[in-house]
Amino acid sequence: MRFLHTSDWHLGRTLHRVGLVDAQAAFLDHLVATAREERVDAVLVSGDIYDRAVPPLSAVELYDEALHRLAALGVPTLMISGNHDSPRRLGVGARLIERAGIHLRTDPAACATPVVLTDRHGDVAFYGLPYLEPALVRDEFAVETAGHAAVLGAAMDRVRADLATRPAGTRSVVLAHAFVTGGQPSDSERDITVGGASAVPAAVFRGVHYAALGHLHGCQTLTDRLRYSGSPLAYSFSEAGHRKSLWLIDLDAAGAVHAERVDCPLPRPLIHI
Ligand SMILES: [Mn+2]
Repeated sequence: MRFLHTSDWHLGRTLHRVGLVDAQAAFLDHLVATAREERVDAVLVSGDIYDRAVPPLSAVELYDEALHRLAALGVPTLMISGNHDSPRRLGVGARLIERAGIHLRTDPAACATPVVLTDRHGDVAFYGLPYLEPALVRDEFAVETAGHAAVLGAAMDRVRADLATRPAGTRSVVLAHAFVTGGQPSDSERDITVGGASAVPAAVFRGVHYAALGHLHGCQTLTDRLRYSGSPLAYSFSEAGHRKSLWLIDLDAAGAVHAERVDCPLPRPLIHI
């Protein structure tokens, strides 16, 4: 199973009052071209599709165009909402676009309902965990302490319970939007700390073959199976030295991860003077 992992598009964002629509359009061209050339089986987008809950029209048009092109390629696409997205707004129309192979997961209650794709080695179950705001989802997950680790842990318990019901040998991938301990932040993530304790331990993701993470804007590898793609563009000067990229992941028959880093276009480099 071969897939692309990206996140944190932040469509509609500006950088010090400079619009980034053209740069974001160039990235989406690159994403679609890479999906086609590398013959991927899926594209995963791990949250922060938009920069804010009510994005500008130019951002909505970019999103619409990207989905049309991915659907036209016939590549299944999975997306989750991040802390910058409004899950309710983003989720409008989700059941309709699902028919076109675009699987949008914005509802925490549906986190253990996977999209199952099959290759010659068998099934791969893809679980989309939208960004879980502890105060809003603690009742859904019946957790006592409303911290990120508690709610994400409860969501992952549901994922593992679902996986246990699937045929032996089913491989598994999770999309999540979180700050995992050991990750390095930059200046452009909006803080997700509410009442402290924002980081979740990597052990939360035990039992799955790959966790496609979003939230941190630098591309980074926590373990072979636990990676951030980072944002496709620099959204702060703290990222001037970043190499922006996508992960091209091959999951072999045994679920081992082979990762290749694919560079994103760099329309306008940032430098400190
Ligand atoms: Mn982000």
